[in-house]
Amino acid sequence: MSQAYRLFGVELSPYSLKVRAYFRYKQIPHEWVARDSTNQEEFARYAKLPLVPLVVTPDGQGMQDSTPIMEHFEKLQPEPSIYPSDPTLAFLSALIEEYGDEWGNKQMFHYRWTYAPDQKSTAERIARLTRPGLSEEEYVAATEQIRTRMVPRLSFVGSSEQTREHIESSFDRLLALLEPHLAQRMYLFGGRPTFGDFGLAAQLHQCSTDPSAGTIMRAVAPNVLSWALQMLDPKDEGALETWDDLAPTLKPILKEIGQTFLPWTAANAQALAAGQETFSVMLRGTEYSQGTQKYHARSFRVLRERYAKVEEQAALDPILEEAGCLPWLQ
Ligand SMILES: N[C@@H](CCC(=O)N[C@@H](CS)C(=O)NCC(=O)O)C(=O)O
Repeated sequence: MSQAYRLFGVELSPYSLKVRAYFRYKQIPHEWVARDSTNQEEFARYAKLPLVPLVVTPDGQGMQDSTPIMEHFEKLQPEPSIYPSDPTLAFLSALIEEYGDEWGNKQMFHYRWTYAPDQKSTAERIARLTRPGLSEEEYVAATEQIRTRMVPRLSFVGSSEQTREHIESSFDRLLALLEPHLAQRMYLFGGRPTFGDFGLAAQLHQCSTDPSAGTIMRAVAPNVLSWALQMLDPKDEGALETWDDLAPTLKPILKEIGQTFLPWTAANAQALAAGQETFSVMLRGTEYSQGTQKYHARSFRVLRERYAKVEEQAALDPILEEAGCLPWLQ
């Protein structure tokens, strides 16, 4: 049996490229298996859920869900660590990872499946990547089939006419805040990638490949764009910085997370606990409503547990307090 891990993924799946970037950075021997119609049987043998990425270990165990996959490998092979050694920065990095996975995905998915050129471009790329060997006529039909399957899923991530402005303005603000931060450094916390880079860059990289979000990024965020591309195969380029060095441009990013993602995920978790099918929350002064999402509540709980375990909360709390993040985490 091969000693390499097998990573089933799709080039248009942010979470797949997130794990692939991580494996590359950690130099974990792996084979990228483009998930398509030719390997359905093998995929199904190891996957509990019909989701990519799927990692198959050399002894035949299947693993899914990008965040726990990375945490598993951090324990197996701690160096080079993707956790800053400063506990404050380590938590902030984890917070950004969660933001990327959950809110960054909302932005990406919204742009990708809302507008006709994005729907067409994405559905066509997925058809060609995942169903090799079709005729051109069959690709037209497959593209339409994928488009029709994916567009109704917009509601799962909370994208609707009512939330469009929330999601799109948060994307604009995020780019405007990341741009000066990344103009001064290779990665979010300095010279090497940390947990948060993997989560957030994966979503923004997908955005960069799509017509609408990609056009916005190219117009206003060249440094974000090059960081997202660099994160496909990140390298250790130097030391991490201190909070004092990072603060001027990182604080506003945390504030954005405290005004959008955290109140949203807290309201979602509360709605789930109360058995509500939908929920509304005020975000930056306007109402945002969507159907309750199950997966987010679990990862939010894990984030709060991570906060509870931080050893030096006295250093972290004033930063979270100032950014408006603390009430959601305690
Ligand atoms: N939380 C999971 C999310 C995985 C996920 O949502 N994967 C998507 C692609 S990015 C998928 O496989 N969707 C199934 C489909 O498109 O049919 C992770 O972090 O790995």
